[in-house]
Amino acid sequence: MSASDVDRVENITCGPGAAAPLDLPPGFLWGVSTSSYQIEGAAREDGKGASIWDEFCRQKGRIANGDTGDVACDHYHRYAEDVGLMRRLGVGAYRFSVAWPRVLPAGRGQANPAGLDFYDRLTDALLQSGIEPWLCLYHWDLPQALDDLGGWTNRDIAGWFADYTALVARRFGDRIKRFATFNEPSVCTLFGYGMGWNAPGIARAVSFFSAAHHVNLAHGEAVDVIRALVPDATVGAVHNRQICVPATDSPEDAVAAGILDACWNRLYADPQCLAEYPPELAEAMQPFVRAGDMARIARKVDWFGMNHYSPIYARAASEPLGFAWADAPRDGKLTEIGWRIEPHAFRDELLATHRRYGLPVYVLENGAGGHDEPNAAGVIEDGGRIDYLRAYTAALADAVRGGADVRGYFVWSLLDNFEWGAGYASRFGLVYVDYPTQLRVPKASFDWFAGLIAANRSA
Ligand code: IFM
Repeated sequence: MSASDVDRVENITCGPGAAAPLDLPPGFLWGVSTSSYQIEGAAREDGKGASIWDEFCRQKGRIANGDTGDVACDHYHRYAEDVGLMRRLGVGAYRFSVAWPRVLPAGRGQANPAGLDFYDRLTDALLQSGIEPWLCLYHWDLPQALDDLGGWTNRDIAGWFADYTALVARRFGDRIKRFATFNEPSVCTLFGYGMGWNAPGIARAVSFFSAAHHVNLAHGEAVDVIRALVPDATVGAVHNRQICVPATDSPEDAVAAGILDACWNRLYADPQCLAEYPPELAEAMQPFVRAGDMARIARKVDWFGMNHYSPIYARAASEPLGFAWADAPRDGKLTEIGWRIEPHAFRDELLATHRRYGLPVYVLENGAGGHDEPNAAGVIEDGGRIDYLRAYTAALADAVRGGADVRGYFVWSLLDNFEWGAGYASRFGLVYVDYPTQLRVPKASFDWFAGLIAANRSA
């Protein structure tokens, strides 16, 4: 792709059908989200320790095409350019995650000054650009050294996580005032310990349930640490909220969908916000819960981070969890990677989430995966993503009209990036990344989203 191609893309002012202002509360926050392992690269640089994803990607057959996050978007070196892209987009906030093994290579003990310096540089660049940093402590890249000790199945991890949180809060709390403890705890535990699809690749019900409880404990500990060290910060966690649909009309599939719903939507949010485990899972969780745990978990948070993409599907299966993941039906509208496009389900989840937890909601991930490639002119015409974002932001405005207290919307993702088991084959970015050259090219959706932000600012 030549420089003139890039210029051509930069000159697009709005994608197909300019964005119109939405009826949203004053101060509504627009942002983009990313995560450390998916974009940073520099996997072994400047003293960084290995994470479970560094190890998992090396296991044959785990990741499409044998891809790894070794280089990813090379954001570790190119963060300034990426902050420049965000400034151009006009976002008010950026959610990123800290790579635990970059700042604590062995997960505990000796900190890595060079790793901490990187997040200093990133934070300062964001603040200088008028972009509020939202720091997420855990987006799945557990230090391998802690996995060697049992990872999330070891109850001691709640204390290790608290110590890691203290390091981060002390270092960045003077400038960062928005902290999320975990991103999608359901995915990292269910896929990582229950189904074996994600790192560390375990498929055992008992591992999943113990990991889930320890994640919840770690969340509660981290909230306390942040409150003590950064009293003017606001804190929350980021949960998936997706309707779970039975794959068929059979009563067995209906039961399976109920269990998936408990594991996916409630196993973390309920204990953290309501101090109880979902009744369907209470017995499974019981062996791990000690006296006083529920109070340690249910620390007061300030907001509910919600990620939503599309409905998910379940069918009956006996082992190990009583349900199996089912493919989405192929009828109806789908994104390029086959996820159903159902904006009304997003509106319903926003309303239900606000009602159930009574907290202000920030949508911290929503977006569409595709197989974008530049056309002959070097332009990435991702009209499908624009349609998706337009429909989902309209659904959000509907939910607000219906009474949901939604205060922000962050697109997943700023950049195309390492999409876990799918490697680099799925692209979620508003910005195309040409991985061999690391050239960034804003897609048509970038300009559309910039237009939406600008239209809402002036409205
Ligand atoms: O890329 C992921 C992200 O890490 C967590 N939420 C869903 C995204 C798209 O699959």
